[in-house]
Formats: sequence, structure tokens, C-alpha cells
Amino acid sequence: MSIAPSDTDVLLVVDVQKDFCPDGRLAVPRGDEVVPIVNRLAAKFTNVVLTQDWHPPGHLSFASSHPGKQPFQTIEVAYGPQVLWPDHCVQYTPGAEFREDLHIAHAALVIRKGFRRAIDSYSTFYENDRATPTGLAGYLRERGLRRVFLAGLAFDFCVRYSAEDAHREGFEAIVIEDACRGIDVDGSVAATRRRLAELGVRCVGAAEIT
Ligand code: VGL
Ligand code: ZN
Repeated sequence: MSIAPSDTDVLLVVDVQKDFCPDGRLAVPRGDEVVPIVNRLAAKFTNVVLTQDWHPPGHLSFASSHPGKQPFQTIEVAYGPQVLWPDHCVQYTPGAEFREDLHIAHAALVIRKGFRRAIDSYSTFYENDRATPTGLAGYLRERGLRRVFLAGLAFDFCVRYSAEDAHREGFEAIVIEDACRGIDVDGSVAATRRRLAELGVRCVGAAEIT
């Protein structure tokens, strides 16, 4: 099937930051491969929004903030289970920057997330407490954007939860799966595919976007 993006579509480019690419502090395997794919896709969209993981030092999602805990363990926090990560995307550090080869001059908005010390944020719509909005839904509505295409890092965390929330907020969500790469903690990639299928969120290939 081929899909031609219209003026009411938006490409949401999730967390294409140095720390999520090889040599970064939370490197997603082959994360750098999404950059040229996303650059090519973005040229087909009038509307592009970028997201940026943006944590203060000592963030609650960092294993280093919990003595005795290791990265990739899960703990209970006030809003439920939270996976612990290596320190990553710390505000103003080089790892928090977008990849230098990401070239999307017409990206209109950057949504930063995860900057409250005690709340992590995977979704670009709501933080992990599921109650604190980022404002993205309001932006999309005011601009009349109704269909959200998602690409970037990581497939099984920030892309997944952003797609789920886009759907929950009444937008049509479409994940461009080969323009994403996953971390895969405890089967999280397979769980993502199952959940998106359950919700009826389509996964397509970049070649289908014309
Ligand atoms: C992400 C884990 C922690 C992501 C962000 O962008 O998918 N994953 N912070
Ligand atoms: Zn993070």
C-alpha cells in the first residue's frame, strides 16, 4: 500500500539523539541507521515535530539515583513500575543533542520530555504518571493535524507509548517500523508489536510513504 502524506499529517521524529545511537550512553542497537531514513521521510511531510529526551542530573529513571540498583532493572515508583536506565540525555550534555546528521530544517516544534526529576516520560503526549500532558495534543489540534506518523528511537519505549497515546487522544497513529530501532528489554519489542496490533495502530514500511 502506498500513502501520500497530506497537509493534515504530521511526522513525529522521536528522540534521534546522540545518547541513543552507538557510542551513546543508552545506545539502541543500530540506532544511527534511522537517521538517513528519517531525513528522507521528513522531506515528504509538510509538518514535522521532533522530540527530545531531556533529563536533569540525578533523574529518577537513572539506576545511579538508586543505590544498589542496576540499569535495566525495574522498580516501583509513585506512579507504578519504572525501568532503570544508564544516565542518558542529561540536559546540556553532548549526548542529549540531536544527531548532527539529522537534517530537518522545517521541523516546527521540539517537545522536550522527562525534565521533571521525579517523573520519567516515554510518551510525547503524557509523562509516565499518565497525567502530566506535554501539550502536544493541543498543538496538533490547533494546527488541524489529525494523522500522526511515528519514527525514531526507541521503537519499544518512546515510539510505542507515543503511538498509544496518539491513538488514545483520538489521532490516527501509524508507526513507520523500519524507521525505528528497539532496545528490547525482556521481550519489549514483541510486546510492542502485540499492543499496537491490539489497538489497531498500523505499522508500515518507509517505502510505502510516497
Ligand atoms: C527512551 C528509555 C529511556 C526512548 C528514553 O527514547 O525510547 N527510552 N528514555
Ligand atoms: Zn530517558
